[in-house]
Amino acid sequence: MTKSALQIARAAYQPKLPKALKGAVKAVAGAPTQSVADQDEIKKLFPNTYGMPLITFEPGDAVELPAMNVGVILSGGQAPGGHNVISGIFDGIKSLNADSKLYGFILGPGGLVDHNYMELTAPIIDEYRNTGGFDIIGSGRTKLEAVEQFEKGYEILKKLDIKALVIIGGDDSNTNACVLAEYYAAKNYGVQVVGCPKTIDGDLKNEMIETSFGFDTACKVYSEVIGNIQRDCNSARKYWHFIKLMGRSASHIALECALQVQPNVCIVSEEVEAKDMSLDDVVTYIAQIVAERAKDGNNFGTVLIPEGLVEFIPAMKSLISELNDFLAANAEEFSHIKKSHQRDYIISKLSPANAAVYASLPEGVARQLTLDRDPHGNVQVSLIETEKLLSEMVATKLATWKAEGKFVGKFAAQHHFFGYEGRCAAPSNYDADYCYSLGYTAANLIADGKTGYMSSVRNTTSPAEEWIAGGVPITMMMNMERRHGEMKPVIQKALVRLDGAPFRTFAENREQWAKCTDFVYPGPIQYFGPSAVCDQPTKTLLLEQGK
Ligand code: FBP
Repeated sequence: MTKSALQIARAAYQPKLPKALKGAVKAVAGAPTQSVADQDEIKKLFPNTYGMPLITFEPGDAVELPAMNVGVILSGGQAPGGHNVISGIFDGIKSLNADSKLYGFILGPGGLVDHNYMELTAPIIDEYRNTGGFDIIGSGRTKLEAVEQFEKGYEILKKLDIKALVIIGGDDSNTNACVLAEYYAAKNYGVQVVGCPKTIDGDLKNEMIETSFGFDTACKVYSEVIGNIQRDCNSARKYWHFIKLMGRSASHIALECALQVQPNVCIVSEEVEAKDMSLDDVVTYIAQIVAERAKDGNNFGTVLIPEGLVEFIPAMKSLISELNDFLAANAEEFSHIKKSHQRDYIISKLSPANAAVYASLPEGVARQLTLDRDPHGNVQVSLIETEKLLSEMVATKLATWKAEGKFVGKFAAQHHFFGYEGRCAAPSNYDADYCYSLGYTAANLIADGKTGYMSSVRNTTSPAEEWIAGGVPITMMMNMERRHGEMKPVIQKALVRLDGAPFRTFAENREQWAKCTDFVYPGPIQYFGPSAVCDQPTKTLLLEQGK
């Protein structure tokens, strides 16, 4: 396989580890924990894994441990650094006993259920050190939640004599990891389950989990490209660039990119919801900034839009929900309606309020709402081209204002969606080090007999030497939430906090960034060079930690 010069040089990079993990460790247990909310219900549902203490690793005395076999699963969307979590687990278990073995389950949780696996040997691991992607074993979105799946999984775990399973995933996958840990503990199967916090979306974080891995690299990749666009935009001075950014419901990615590039506009879904803004309010807000800049002769700019925005606009939420129900019940009839009549047909069937919102949408977006559905019949919100929706509506508003003499400039838009471009980038030094440490920590949690824990590495805005490695009981992060009509124990999703330092910093500066052209051009991720250039964490993390 041909490799780039960077790939070859990067393979030799030795990720940094916290001081405590560099030699033998001892696990220091803190006080018992409780869940963030709904303590009684969660305790009842997790009698074997509730209330366990926080664990911190400190330097300890070397002890001889028996060889252990460990299984690993990559779950959900790709995030930079997954291969380093796996190499960290590998090096961690090998350092404890050279005869330990690591098995990877292929294409996500489905590999465990279908008994599809491979042994990850040293030559394989070496091929993937410090690389992006999840291709070493692949990933998948099968949910591990049914007892039959747990039992099928146990069959293969027993056959391979696997002592522990590491599930690398987001909030849902780690919730399921905890349910599995509880099930195996209740059955006395002797299989431990440990989670690792992954997702570029940055929405799996709390007091003990500073960030999910991949967020750092993905945001740096997007910020590089947005910076390049801003420089192009500031050179030609003729386009407004509408840029949608991945991140599901949470706006962490859009906010972090805004802090890095200082765009003219960044919409934060959580704020739109808190202020109960309508689609028209959002459009008016953007149009006003366009009009203000036009007065200064600046007919250009950038607008960052989080992927999940439409779900946070109450009127759109209600429209989507009615459309989901209507089309599920009338799919057959709808399939016979001629394309040119579909819009009118839908308008005639919806309640008056939702029909009015639907009628106000540009043609392309209205069509998307009726066509792109997932296997459960729901609109795939991430496929809605919000960047086009907003720019078309801004254009319409500006045309009205022009006729009224309220807008004097020109408006031409370009559209972009950044998501997949950043999910498999070679991990930044931060993610390479953080992920390797998470994997190494997971190995030590397993050696210490822990189950139902998530690997945790904290204090990551300090040099890696000073990072604090340990484990957090997953039940500690849980609360009860309504999912598909049923109350379920789940890890609380972290949305952008409007009282948090990252949002407040953005809010304090946005007027200035809107009016002036204060663009910042972050440039590409640097893997070699001065630490100030190569090892910087995200602005979100620095601000959250008061740095
Ligand atoms: P995870 O939550 O599984 O980490 O996925 C993150 C994500 O990249 C979201 O930002 C995005 O909405 C989604 O995956 C896209 O999913 P898919 O890869 O299935 O198209």
